[in-house]
Amino acid sequence: MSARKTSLTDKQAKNGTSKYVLERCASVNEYYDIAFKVMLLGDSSVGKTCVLVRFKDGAFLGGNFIATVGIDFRNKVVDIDNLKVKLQIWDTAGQERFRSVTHAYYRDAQALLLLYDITSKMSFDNTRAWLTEIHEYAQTDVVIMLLGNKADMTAERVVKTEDGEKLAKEYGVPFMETSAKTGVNVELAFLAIAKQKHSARKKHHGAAVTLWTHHPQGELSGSGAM
Ligand SMILES: Nc1nc2c(ncn2[C@@H]2O[C@H](COP(=O)(O)OP(=O)(O)OP(=O)(O)O)[C@@H](O)[C@H]2O)c(=O)[nH]1
Ligand SMILES: [Mg+2]
Repeated sequence: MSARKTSLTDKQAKNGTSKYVLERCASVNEYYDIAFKVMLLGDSSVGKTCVLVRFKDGAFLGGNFIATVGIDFRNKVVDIDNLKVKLQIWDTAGQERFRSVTHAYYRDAQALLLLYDITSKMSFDNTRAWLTEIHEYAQTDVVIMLLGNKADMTAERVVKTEDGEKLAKEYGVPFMETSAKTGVNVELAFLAIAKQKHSARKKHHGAAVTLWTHHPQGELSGSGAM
């Protein structure tokens, strides 16, 4: 496949064992078939870093809020259609003063998760400005998903689920509500965006495509081949 990565050299691979087997075993954490760059976007404090930490480490970063400075990234390999897909996830700073740093990374991103906070109307309203930036700086074939985060904070909710759905429909992008605290839909969101990107890639290469839709109870279902 296109991007198999290994740290083994021919020298290390001698003594009778096939190089391929050695590569597969020794670098099981590194091995992947394809890689996608995913970027997390949205206002400061919507929960981008927490969503990434939940996905990568299965933990919640509670306590004091520490705003991201500039940009950070983490990798995670997921299985999609029997392929190892490496997601290189860029966690951007939402604060305005880091915006020029973020702009420099847009053009390499293949998928974008645009987050707002369901307890902040302003973060929801600002998704329009984020979309304008995305259209200005990102690749035209970038896949986008809208996420309403902090879904666990029901008492403080000010953005209704239907409003998120409506906005996503208007943008023509998939939508989910997530919680970095409980973990609800977090893994699903990353898998869905990776599947969407993978499907778009397969379609580009003339293969069958499955479109994925989200169910409120947190399941994915395929809607057939195109
Ligand atoms: N209850 C709850 N709190 C959350 C959730 N996600 C994030 N938080 C809290 O919201 C605050 C901001 O989270 P971050 O992930 O640091 O926000 P960010 O979007 O990365 O912010 P910047 O780095 O400034 O762009 C932190 O205090 C988190 O603990 C969530 O799903 N539920
Ligand atoms: Mg952050």
